[in-house]
Amino acid sequence: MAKIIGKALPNMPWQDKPAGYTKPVWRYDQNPIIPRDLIPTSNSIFNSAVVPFEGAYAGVFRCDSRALEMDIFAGFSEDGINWTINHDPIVFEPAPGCDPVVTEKVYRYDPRVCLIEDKYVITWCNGYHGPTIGVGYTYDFKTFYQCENAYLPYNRNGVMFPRKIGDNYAMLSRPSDTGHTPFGDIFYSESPDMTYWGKHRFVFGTGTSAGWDSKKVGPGPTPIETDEGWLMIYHGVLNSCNGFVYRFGVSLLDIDKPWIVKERGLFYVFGPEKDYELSGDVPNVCFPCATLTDADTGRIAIYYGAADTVTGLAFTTVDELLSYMRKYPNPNFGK
Ligand code: BMA
Repeated sequence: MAKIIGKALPNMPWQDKPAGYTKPVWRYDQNPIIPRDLIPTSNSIFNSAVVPFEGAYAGVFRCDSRALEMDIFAGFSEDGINWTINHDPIVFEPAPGCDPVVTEKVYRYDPRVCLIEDKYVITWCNGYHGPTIGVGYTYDFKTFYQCENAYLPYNRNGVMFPRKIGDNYAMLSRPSDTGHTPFGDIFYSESPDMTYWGKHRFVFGTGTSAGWDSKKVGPGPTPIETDEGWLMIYHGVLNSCNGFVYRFGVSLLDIDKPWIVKERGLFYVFGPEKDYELSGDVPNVCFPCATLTDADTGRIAIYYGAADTVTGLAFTTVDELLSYMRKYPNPNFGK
């Protein structure tokens, strides 16, 4: 049995796998957990990230307004299921030593959050002459600091590792273009200070992948450290005759050199099946941005955006994911 390396989280949201259910990831039976209009100005709340915080939970939420402006908002929950989201978006101060220009806002979307040392580090898709990766942090989800963008445009899906790799901070991302990018591979980058990013490495792409992830792939939630490697849940996109379909699958990356892919699944583990995933502002999208994990039991709760409209919750375990990946391996896993 693979072991999650991390903290116990006995109060995390959880439901057992339904009897007779054969797939590796199952939905919370009261989904969606966050409706599109939880705050008065929102058109949609999706592709959002949560972390354990002060004995409960905090998060950063993508709320598109009723003017369809994309921005990120802080939220709080006692149980990880019922959320209160601030009615005003996050205001960033320049991080110490950073020029105030870093906080000029164009648009912000698809946040990720993870605790690294003493900071909750937030990354998101940040408008700066096109999409790139914004980086910020908070200690308390009240005061937020913004650093330099990690990369030149264009890039989406900046996902930090929850600890340094060697001496450096580490991030996965998906270089892109200005629009609804018709390509996408996963890359790895390092930084000594969260300002200067380099040592860029290719992780894997679509070239040798299966149909469900044949158009683009991108990192999803913060990678989960296990005693067998980094468990990376990633989104994969099919270009169907009816447009893009977003599902997610799993891979295992080397613990010390995470650009080395040890294993990758051939089958997706989760995709649009329910009404709220199949229809909405963008139909046929399940887009994972966060997990909560319990190292004692191997339980994993996955938070995902559904149809670019609402937020869903799903459950699995580290063993469910690894054994499904190994039962249906991708023989050409992406090099
Ligand atoms: C991607 C991003 C996501 C979105 C997805 C499906 O390119 O814009 O925010 O969920 O498309 O529309």
